[in-house]
Amino acid sequence: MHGTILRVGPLKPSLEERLAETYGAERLPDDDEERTSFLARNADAVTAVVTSGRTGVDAGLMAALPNLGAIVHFGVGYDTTDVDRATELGIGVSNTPDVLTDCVADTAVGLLLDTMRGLSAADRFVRAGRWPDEGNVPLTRKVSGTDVGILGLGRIGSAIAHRLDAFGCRIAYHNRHRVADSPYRYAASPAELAAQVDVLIVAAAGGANTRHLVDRHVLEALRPDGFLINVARGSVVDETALVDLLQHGRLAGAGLDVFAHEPEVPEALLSMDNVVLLPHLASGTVETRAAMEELTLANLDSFLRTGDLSTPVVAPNPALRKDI
Ligand code: 8YV
Repeated sequence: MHGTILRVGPLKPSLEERLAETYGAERLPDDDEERTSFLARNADAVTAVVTSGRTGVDAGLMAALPNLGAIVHFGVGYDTTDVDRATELGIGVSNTPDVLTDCVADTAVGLLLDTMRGLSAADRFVRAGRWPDEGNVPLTRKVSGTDVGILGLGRIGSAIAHRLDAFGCRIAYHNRHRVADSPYRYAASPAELAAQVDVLIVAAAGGANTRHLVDRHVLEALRPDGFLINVARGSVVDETALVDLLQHGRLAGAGLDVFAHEPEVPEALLSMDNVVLLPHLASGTVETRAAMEELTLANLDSFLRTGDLSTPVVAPNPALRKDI
């Protein structure tokens, strides 16, 4: 017997079904009162949680689940889970790396092309019937051969760089640590990186350590003819500063798959033709989401059978669990 598996927040419907059918997983109620009574009845039995970066598990929920051994995330990001607290408590944490790298990198390149070449804006122009009367759309900016800065040269940042190499782009990056043997130019800070490039692509992990890493100062360093692309987390960019600079013509455009308060998108962006707005879809293909589902279940299954996770961010440490 493996105790109760708890689902926290919405997940891919097929994953929710498999969790319920195979593991008899319970769903944590959203409503406060229902949640309290659910926890009063079930908290002691819960040994594993399955969640996503959209919801996560905070320190309060960890405290309410005394026998929790693992938090399994559907997705590569886990910034909504208090990983420091999980580590202290010996609770393992896993995510789904690698399987979504290609699709997120593809989306970043798509956003870059769309934003710089005004593809979505031109599509709106055609659909609005403006072509016959107005003729040409405004000229846009060349993508091939531009200087691109990548903030966060991890798996996804590297896959973006690899793709843009083929466009003849000159690539520079900033990362917490300089990447050994990287063929790309290193910039010592985000602002230094922004000052050297035409396009800044944000591919850094979210969370407290990277909050507003791209602040007003960095955005200003990008200059009025620069573009910002973000496929990471909305929290990495100071969204208020971004909107302000776009409104005042101090940035050429932005391509955004992520926002500070999803699914809220700042009203001011909705009417800007130099901005491309996507609803956090970067990993959203049939193939990738299926692979994420399998890896999520592989982690859960591994934890239940062996006590270890297959792609851990933090390994479970049952010795620490016993101390509390
Ligand atoms: C979403 C993502 O998490 O993997 C991530 O970190 O941002 C996306 O893949 C996925 O949609 C699950 O919410």
